[in-house]
Amino acid sequence: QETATEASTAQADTTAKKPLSEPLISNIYTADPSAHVFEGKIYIYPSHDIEAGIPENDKGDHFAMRDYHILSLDSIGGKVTDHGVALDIKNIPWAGRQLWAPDAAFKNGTYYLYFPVKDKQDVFRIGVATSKSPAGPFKAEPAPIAGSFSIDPAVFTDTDGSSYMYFGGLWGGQLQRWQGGKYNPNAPEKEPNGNVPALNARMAKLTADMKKFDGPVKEVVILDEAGKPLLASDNNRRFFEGGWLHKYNSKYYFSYSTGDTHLLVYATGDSPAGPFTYQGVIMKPVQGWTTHHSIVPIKDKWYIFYHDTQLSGKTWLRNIKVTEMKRRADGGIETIVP
Ligand code: FUB
Repeated sequence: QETATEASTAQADTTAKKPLSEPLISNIYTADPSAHVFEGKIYIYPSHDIEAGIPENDKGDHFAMRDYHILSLDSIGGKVTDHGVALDIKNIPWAGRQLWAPDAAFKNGTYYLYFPVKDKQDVFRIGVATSKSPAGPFKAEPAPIAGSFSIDPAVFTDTDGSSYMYFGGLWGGQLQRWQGGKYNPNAPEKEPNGNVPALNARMAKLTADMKKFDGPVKEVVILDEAGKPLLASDNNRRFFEGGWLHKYNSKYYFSYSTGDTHLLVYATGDSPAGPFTYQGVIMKPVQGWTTHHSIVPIKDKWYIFYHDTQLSGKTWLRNIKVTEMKRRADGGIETIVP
């Protein structure tokens, strides 16, 4: 979520050795890549997929990940380094199971790793861990971020230094259990459908120490071309999971996965809190059930990091990839057919 100005701190993209759109690594399975340029290198914060032997279901129980490995590379196409285990579930005092898609941020000389994991009551919460190095190891705070819930944290720092977390995901991500602001363990496993407003992602400003929410959790409202909130039945456009925020030419771009319709799409707005107006498709379906992305400026280009299942053919054993993301003259994003 760097801004275009920060992009100039990345190393020159001169050593294209590997064709784009090939798996970035194959020694482990990785997914949900949140990429950032830190200290002149590209760092990737992915989920670490494993074969847990749990049968596949719509709640995602088979995604039973237990640790994070951080990856780095000097430039796009360059050699990828796996820095080993950066955080293990056994060192998160409040964690129960399922270490899902993380993100990272840097402020005040400290790196922050944000991660969703189910607590011991089986409710997804979002935690934070810190390190002095972008590659970790990270030390988890003793409790989840107060007021956090659901999955897929993505942290954006604006040009004025304010940081915001975007989060949420339907179905296994439990967002549908938080309607009305309270956890309802008896809510249906899937979101409401039909002619009602869609369930939205959530966002909150972060405190200066990056460890708490600074104010209320708000809905990330997505409007259609007529200025009306997208409907729950609009499965090709409504939010499902995997939100990401970036800024380009003073506009805020909120991008996300539509889940069961397998698209990555985006909406734009004039403030980090939205509302955002739906604009179009960034990426058509990949091999696998869905993908999860991050969008990063590197040198003078924009790249999208994402995953598919090329190496395994199994939805729970994914591999991360990167490809260039091009814009039209009006700032719109050209659709990628992976
Ligand atoms: O990796 C587990 C979950 O799968 C993520 O949290 C979702 O975004 C989806 O990619």
